[in-house]
Amino acid sequence: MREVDLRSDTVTRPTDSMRRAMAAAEVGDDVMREDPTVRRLEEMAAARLDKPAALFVPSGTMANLASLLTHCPRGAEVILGDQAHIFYYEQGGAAALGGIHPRPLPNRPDGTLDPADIEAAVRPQDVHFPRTRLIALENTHNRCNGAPLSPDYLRQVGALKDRLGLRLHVDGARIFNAAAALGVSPAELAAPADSVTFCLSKGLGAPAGSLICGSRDFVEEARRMRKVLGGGMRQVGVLAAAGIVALTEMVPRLAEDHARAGQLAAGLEGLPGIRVVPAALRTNIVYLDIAPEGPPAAELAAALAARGVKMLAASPRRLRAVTHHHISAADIDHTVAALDRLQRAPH
Ligand code: TLP
Repeated sequence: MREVDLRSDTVTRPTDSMRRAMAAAEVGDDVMREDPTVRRLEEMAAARLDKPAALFVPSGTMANLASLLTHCPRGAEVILGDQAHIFYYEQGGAAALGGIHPRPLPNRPDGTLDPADIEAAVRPQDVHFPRTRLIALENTHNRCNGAPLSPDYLRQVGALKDRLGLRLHVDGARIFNAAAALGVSPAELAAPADSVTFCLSKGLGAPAGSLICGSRDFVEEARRMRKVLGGGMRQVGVLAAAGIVALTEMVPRLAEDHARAGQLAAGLEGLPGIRVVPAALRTNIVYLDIAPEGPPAAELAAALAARGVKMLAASPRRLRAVTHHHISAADIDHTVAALDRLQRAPH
């Protein structure tokens, strides 16, 4: 049976080219800053985002946490979306481990926060309140339909945080997807932010690793945070080598994943019992709402999995499908046919 795994782009396995680079990687002790491959990856990441420095960390979750810990002292407040990965999917780590108070604002369907809401949420000087320190955005926005945030919007929030004396962090786990969909450079998307993180282990296909990009001072401090979180790794050039291949060989092909996601959305359009959440600009994420009379998302996901197609139940009535480099046009046809058959004859 054909297996089509659309649960996430995190399921991607390293390419042959990555495996060759990993086997040949020159390594050293990276806590002692002696791993030449890690240093090369960090320089490359900083250059791609046009930031002075970058730091290699094990995961996107640690990249966000180390960044927030670097920006915010205990008791400071971060303004972020109620659908943000940092707020929704990271165990509240910034609060649990860093004493950072979250101030969630409603995400609009396009992944943005209303700048007027941001401004209204900033705390005045008052002994009762935490001190607002940081705004955190997400690009592309995972739970908001994979929507890319535009350079104009990011500049607007960048100007706002400058005026308000705040800082801006962007969880850019999929920032290269955003850049590809918008037809702009990742550096343009990163420019208004004080810190930007991105992941190598999602659409870019590397086995592990994320980067934190920012000023030299910021990255130096984030390096301390990485160490206290247990993220100081040793001969980790073997992973960085795959990351270098990811940045050079996998970024240019992301548009293919977006085309596959568009193919999936178009194919599922009009299927009974399912509504494709429409996207103004499609990246690699497609959400499907199940009609009230249909089964719960977990049940539909299990029935689909029994037919070789894996999706994620993102909430009780919503499925998520994510395209990536293992997903071909034929896989999408197979997926549409499987869901079509299931919707017409569930048993
Ligand atoms: N997202 C995963 C799950 O955690 C939901 C996925 O399958 O999409 N920021 C964003 C925007 C993310 O989507 C993710 C992972 C992370 C951060 C965390 O990255 P990791 O998994 O490397 O800690």
